[in-house]
Amino acid sequence: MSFERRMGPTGGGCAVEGARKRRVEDLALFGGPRAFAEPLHVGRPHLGDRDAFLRRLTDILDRVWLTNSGPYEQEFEQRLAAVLGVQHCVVMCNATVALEILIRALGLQGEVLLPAFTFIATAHAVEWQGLTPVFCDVDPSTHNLDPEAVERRITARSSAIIGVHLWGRPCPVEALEEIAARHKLALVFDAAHAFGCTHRGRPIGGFGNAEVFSFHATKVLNSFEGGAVATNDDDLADRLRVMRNFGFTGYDHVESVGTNGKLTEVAAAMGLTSLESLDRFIALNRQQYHAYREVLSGIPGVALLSHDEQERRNYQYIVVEIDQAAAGVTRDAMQAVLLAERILARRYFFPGCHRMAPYCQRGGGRTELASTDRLASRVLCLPSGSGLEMRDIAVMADIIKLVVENSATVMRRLRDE
Ligand code: T4K
Repeated sequence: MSFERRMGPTGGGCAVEGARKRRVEDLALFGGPRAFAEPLHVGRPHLGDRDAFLRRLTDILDRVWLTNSGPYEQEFEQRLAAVLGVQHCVVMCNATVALEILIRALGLQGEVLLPAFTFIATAHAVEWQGLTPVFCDVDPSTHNLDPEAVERRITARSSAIIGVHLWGRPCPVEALEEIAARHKLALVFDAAHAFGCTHRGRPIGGFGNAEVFSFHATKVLNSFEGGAVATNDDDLADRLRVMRNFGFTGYDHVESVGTNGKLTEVAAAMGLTSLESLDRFIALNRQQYHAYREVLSGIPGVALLSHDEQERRNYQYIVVEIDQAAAGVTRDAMQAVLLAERILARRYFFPGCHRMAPYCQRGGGRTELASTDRLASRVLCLPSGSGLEMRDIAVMADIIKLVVENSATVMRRLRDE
């Protein structure tokens, strides 16, 4: 039996009776009852087979082998590599540490080019290793790195490009490969959002020097916390394995500086259990995505991000762009209305890494990143993941529609109250 089925009302599916709203006064922000009894989350974790996980947990306790390259960690690595079609998948305690170790293992120095429209971990991993993140603008239609913007910011100090497959949609892989080869730069992909996705029919995971996945609780495949570096480079994989274990190559023998990036056996057990249900998780996400698409279509100024249905996608983020000119409301006003209803929509990735400390304090915030700034003011991620019912999605869409239909009143009341 899956965890979800035992979770009950707090797992989602919690629109209250009479949740559907017809007038502005019905909105919770203006005194009406909240639409949901429990909060709806972005990326509510999918959970696999409870009995399978508990069996693995018992094995771990029986074996008294809790971490440090245990049997579940090794099995997880092998299964991941097979699914991704790569030679090596080196699992780590999370994707941020995986990025940091990868940067070290590649011997990167100086400046690294990356998008500003990403989760702050992409930039922090670079900075944490003593390198300088150089923020590049994105293509407003794909939300991914604009290759021309990357090329413009390359200097003699550049050592690598980190492309981010935002929302599970691949970056312009070929264009970045071409630029990286021409300028002799390493090419790495932050694939934190992209497990289970393909590019031109090939699984994300095998591009560039290496790709980094996140198995955080909110990701389509989760190991509570976790991450992995996928690569076809044997030497790089060896270095990654050594570095994640303090630099040890044998008892009492340290070969290089290292850190502790290991994945515990419990996390690996969860990862394996999740992997066994991956197809079901993706099917659930896809169902939710299509339900959103249906109910949001036709609402002026509210555009759901599209996916190439010829490719494999994991649909783990429900991303909308609010165009104030057409919707009559700002993204922030829409979020305020939703939050009051217990719909915990998120402004990922506001305000953009370039506008966060420490980067904004050193001129990064003044960088011309027009598309990033525009997206950061328009994007809203809607609830997704386990326990979300189709009825909840319809209730949310009704609220969004009500707000847009009464945008002038909503904006005026927000200003006045
Ligand atoms: N690169 C990119 C492009 C990334 O997006 C990320 C992480 C990384 C790198 C680094 O990966 P990791 O080092 O984390 O492996 C969350 C996640 O913590 C983070 O993993 C993720 N991206 C980012 C986009 O979102 P927060 O601070 O927004 O998470 P939080 O705690 O607010 O959770 C999000 C929602 O999920 C909430 O509404 C609550 C719900 N939730 C959360 C957890 C942890 C649950 O329902 N259950 C849970 O167990 O960062």
